[in-house]
Amino acid sequence: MDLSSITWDPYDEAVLADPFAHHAVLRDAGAVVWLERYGCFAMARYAEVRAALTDWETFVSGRGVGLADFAREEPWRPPSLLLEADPPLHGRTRGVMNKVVALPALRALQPKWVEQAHALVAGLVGTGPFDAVPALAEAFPLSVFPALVGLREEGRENLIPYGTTAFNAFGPRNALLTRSLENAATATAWVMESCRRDNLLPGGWGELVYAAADHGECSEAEAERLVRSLLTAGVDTTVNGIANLVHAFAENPGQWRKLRAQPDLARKAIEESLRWGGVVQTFFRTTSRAVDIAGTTIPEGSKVLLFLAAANRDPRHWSDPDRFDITRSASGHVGFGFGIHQCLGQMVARFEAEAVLAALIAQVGEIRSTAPATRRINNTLFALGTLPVELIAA
Ligand code: OVM
Repeated sequence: MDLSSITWDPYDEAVLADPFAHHAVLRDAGAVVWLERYGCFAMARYAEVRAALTDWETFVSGRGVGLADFAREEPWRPPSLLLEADPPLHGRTRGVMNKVVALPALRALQPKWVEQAHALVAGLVGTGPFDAVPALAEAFPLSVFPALVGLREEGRENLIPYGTTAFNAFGPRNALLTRSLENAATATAWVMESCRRDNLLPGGWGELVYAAADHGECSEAEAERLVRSLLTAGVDTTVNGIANLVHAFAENPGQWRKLRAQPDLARKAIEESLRWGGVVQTFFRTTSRAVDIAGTTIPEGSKVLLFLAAANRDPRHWSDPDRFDITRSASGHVGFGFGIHQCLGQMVARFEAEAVLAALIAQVGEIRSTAPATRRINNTLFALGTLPVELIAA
């Protein structure tokens, strides 16, 4: 079978602003396609994306999960010891972090998070139109996550610009990335400083990571970089996850009514928003050997772009995939990835979303869209720039 070679550019700004409009063509072009423009392979069907994520021995992360091949070019920052690492290193660092990012700690915090979400939403209900991106989607994670890690108060506004840059950096060196690197120099420096032991407040997850170093599970230098992973992966993702969730209901008022009538669908609704929303659109892997995929040989050392968001809407796997339907079973979605690298913070993300959703269900009868939402284009994230809504009291 011959490989389709396409000139289509996934990083064209018009594509990044409306990626789902392009995914069907990509999926239909073949199980594997060649992206001429970047000299890399791409996969966008559910079965192949999930299989590649599962096969970490063939589709490695240690050469970077962006377009840049760390075997050939210098990474923009020292590589992540989780995201950009393979076993055996990854097993050790992930083991350290799994003990830090643990369920009991989150369960203990949940009542307080729900209370905070209720207070935040109470200040927004019935106040007329406002932008839900800063007022809700950014405000909530910023009110809980930095405190959870134990970040100093001063400078937390740097977290989102830094995250934006990190996610742009998985793409090509286009204008978006160049601009982002220039604009976020201060934010990046602040984040790097914030990972140091003396800058972390007692009682947070940052302190726990350093305690693991004291117990010999990792070095202090590794602890510093593991704290950086929390700050890179934990903010812009949850911000846009919550923005997407609110947007999904603003666009689908029938689903909101259904959820309010049956609030125990909240968890399912969150999973469905993770499938449908596509916050993290893509990640790359690099092949460690030649591998045959549906009759196409991908040579060793190839960059392969995996379209997580396209896989999550592949009609070969999901029925009526473009429909946001809170009653469907979205389990098996690859919005958090799959396999050994599957999102470390996924339960933090779910608990944050559950707190926000619980507060909205209790107080809001209607999430009314007051103007079209706008996109903040990014090489990896499907991010909202503005989300004008009005929350009508229940
Ligand atoms: C990291 C990391 C992990 C997941 C996502 C991510 C920027 C970063 O370990 O630095 O996105």
